[in-house]
Amino acid sequence: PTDRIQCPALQAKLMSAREAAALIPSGANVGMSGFTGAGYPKAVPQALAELMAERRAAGDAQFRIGLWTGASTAPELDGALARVEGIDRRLPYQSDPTCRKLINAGKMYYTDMHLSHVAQAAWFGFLGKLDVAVVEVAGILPDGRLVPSSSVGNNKTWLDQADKIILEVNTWQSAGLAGMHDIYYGTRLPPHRKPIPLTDPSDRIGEPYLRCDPSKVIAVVHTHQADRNTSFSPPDPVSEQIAGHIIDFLQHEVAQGRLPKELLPLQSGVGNIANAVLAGLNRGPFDHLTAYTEVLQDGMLDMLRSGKLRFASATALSLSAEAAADFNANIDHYRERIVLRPQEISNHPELVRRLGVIAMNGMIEADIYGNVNSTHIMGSGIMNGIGGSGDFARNGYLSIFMTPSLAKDGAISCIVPMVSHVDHTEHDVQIIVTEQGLADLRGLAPRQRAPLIVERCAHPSFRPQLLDYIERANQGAPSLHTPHLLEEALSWHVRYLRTGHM
Ligand code: 0RQ
Repeated sequence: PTDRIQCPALQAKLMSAREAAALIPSGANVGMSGFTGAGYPKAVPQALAELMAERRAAGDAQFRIGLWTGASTAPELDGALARVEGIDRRLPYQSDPTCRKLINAGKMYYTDMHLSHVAQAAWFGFLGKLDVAVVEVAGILPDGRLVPSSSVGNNKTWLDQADKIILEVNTWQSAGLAGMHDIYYGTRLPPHRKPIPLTDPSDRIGEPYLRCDPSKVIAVVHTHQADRNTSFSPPDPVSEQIAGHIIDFLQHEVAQGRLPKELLPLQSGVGNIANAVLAGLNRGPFDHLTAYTEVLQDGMLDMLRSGKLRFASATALSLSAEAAADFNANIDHYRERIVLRPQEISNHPELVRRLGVIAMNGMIEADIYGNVNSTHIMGSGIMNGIGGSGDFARNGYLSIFMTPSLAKDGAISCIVPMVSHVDHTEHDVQIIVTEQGLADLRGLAPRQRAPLIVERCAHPSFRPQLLDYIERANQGAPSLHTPHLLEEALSWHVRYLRTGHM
């Protein structure tokens, strides 16, 4: 690893993952790198989990940490620490099955936050003290500056805020990542803030490397291990139909003069539907597209390769094994077309609004008035978290939410009278899409939205029931702005919990 660790003072701190993990005390708040399975530390968290397991065996049930990251990580981080019940409080996003189980069993606290808010909340002092940063990097320069890895996330803030720093230098990550990042050091605390000088997704406003005070570094660990591979299934018919509706809609908006023919910068969430939309755009009629998004997945690499996409700005990669191999093999090509930024910049409301981002995100359910639930199953159980969906939905030029109309083999309607949890209010949701169709809610009042959402988006097997609810609410509700029968509004969820069918 020596050629990647060019700073002698930091080379002298090289040690095993176990020795490094032993420097993390119980009760510490630990800020780790990692965003959608990219750029997370791969050795220290597992070593820490082993130490916790040993202490548990010796009768110490208390050894836990507070875990802060960029977004979701991987089994070697969230999974390993959750398996030993080693996380007291987790923030700001997770998608790990073991974590999810513990959170939903009441054995772990979880603070689910807008991803753009995390860094500033840490600077404001709202999250408590950050004790240790554990950050994966692709290399260390002679003066101690760091070559970031395959995600940036909150690393700048963790390195600045933590008392102590542990670095994992991962030589699996391409050395060619150097120069792909843009780390903005112009953020300030109110009232000293200035406009962020970014007006195009391809603008560079910062520095290619992370600053790091070498005197805070307590350990350097060498790893050589691939990022988590995110596998995508080939688009299924439902995803293809959703993608088709969105592309027709975007064409319509161009024809109406509300979008330029190269559209506006795209933000696309994670998952198979998002990937199908990107595949559709790659075959579709638009050229010279840009992306201002948080995660760059396979579909965007395909579009960069085909030339459909001119430039992509993100904070992290989330690639399948094949796409990661292509990325590493052609990194010189991609470095001209991709920039990775801190998540407070990739998701910044000021920039999302200035650029006029087209936000496209998945959801769990929407209600007849356009409120969206992105995070909770039947009101109480967490799925993943809000992630960046709120950053983009509230501030984008267009805010699109998509889902299949049915879940659990048709037992659940994803269009319901009232959502069982609200992440995106009716004020932040403009367009709802299912395989059935697309409802354009812009400018409509609640009583105009309800029949449109049901007719365009609900599955025919639930449509009559929904129309019946709307009709009776219009008769029996105490007021007629957003008519609801409160005793019935959540009865669909109650029925599912009791009978297994809505
Ligand atoms: O559960 O796995 O147990 O079967 O929810 O649903 O259909 O696999 O959908 O993978 O596209 O995820 C909203 C979760 C959709 C995702 C969500 C059940 C369903 C399944 C997942 P099973 P699918 P997807 C950028 C933006 C928030 C974060 C975000 C998400 C599971 O898109 O996490 O947008 N979004 N970030 O069976 C009960 C319903 C249901 C339901 C689906 N109505 N009721 N269960 N399910 N609909 C990325 C970042 O921010 C990092």
